[in-house]
Amino acid sequence: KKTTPIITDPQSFIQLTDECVALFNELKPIAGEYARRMKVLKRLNKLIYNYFSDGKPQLHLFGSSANNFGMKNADMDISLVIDEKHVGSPKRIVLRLGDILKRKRMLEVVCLPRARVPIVKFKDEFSELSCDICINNTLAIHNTQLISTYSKIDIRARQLGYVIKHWAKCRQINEPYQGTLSSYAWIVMALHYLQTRNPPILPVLQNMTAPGEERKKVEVEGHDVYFYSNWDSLREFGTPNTSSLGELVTGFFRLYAEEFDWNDSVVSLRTGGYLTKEEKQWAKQTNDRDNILLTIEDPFEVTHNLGRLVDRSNLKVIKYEFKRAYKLAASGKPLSKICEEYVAD
Ligand code: 3AT
Ligand code: MG
Repeated sequence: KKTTPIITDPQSFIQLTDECVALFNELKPIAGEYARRMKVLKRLNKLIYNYFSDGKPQLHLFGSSANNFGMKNADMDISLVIDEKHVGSPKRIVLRLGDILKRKRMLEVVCLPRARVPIVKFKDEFSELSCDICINNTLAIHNTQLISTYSKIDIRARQLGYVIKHWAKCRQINEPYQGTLSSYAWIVMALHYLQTRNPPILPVLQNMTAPGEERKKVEVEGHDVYFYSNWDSLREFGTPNTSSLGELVTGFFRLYAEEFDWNDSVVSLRTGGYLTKEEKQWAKQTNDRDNILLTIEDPFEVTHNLGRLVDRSNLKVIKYEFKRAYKLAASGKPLSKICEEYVAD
């Protein structure tokens, strides 16, 4: 097996680190962006309240507007938490919500009541932000909090996440509708990479407790969503590891280009290590839809493989992209080359 020589001289990573930090600074939203989105959310909350007051409706932000990995003009992912007993099925709620939003002059309102996750899409008339509202997606609210907590422990977590997300977008492997990985899956992989460094840069929040406390279970929709959320006490956690961002980006590519065991391993943020496909009962594909070629365990919904959309042909593409990125990074090529827009030939 041919392997790319590993650069060990930290000097070689100075340029890439500088470029990655510059990219991070360019991509991250300006201060106040979260507050701006919360304001939009508050206004929407008021606007819908009276129509659903029996179900005690509450809108929550999730996804990149609230997980600290948002790009400037990213869509707002919103979940309407509501008592369905009083207001009907998600399908009906979506249709009713669509009517209300149209009446209130929101732009480009489109309802998708029959989608796997029923949603209503629109553009907010004042901020012109694109919004998606889904119904009672409570686990997503929790996994957003988990990701956000990880992002605050060590600045390199946020930086690596942005670089990987940008790279995946540029290389067109962040397209779940085309069978590659969602942003969420890429972020989970990046955080897991930082957990598995030696010494680790991130802890395993789902296994942690405050000193002297026992680990409790917090159940939501039959899943344990507990995690240690006091990130402020963990600010020094990653400091024994002095790796630069350039080194980490290169290492992330190397891991999946050359080290990862695609046949047997499952990426697990929940445990901070690897599980086997065998023990997850993901060794044999049981239906046509859910692939088990690239296996990434959802941190809360542990039977859910975040890579289930990746089929053989997309797996090949993703593997190729890791090898390409690693080769370029390890030979000192600039970040702009590594993240060059993919053009089909
Ligand atoms: P973008 O900035 O929009 O690219 P994002 O973090 O908002 O990134 P997504 O739009 O992919 O990520 O997803 C929005 C949220 O939906 C993130 C997560 O809470 C949930 N989510 C996405 N994909 C999955 C998945 N495969 N399984 C479970 N939850 C998911
Ligand atoms: Mg999103």
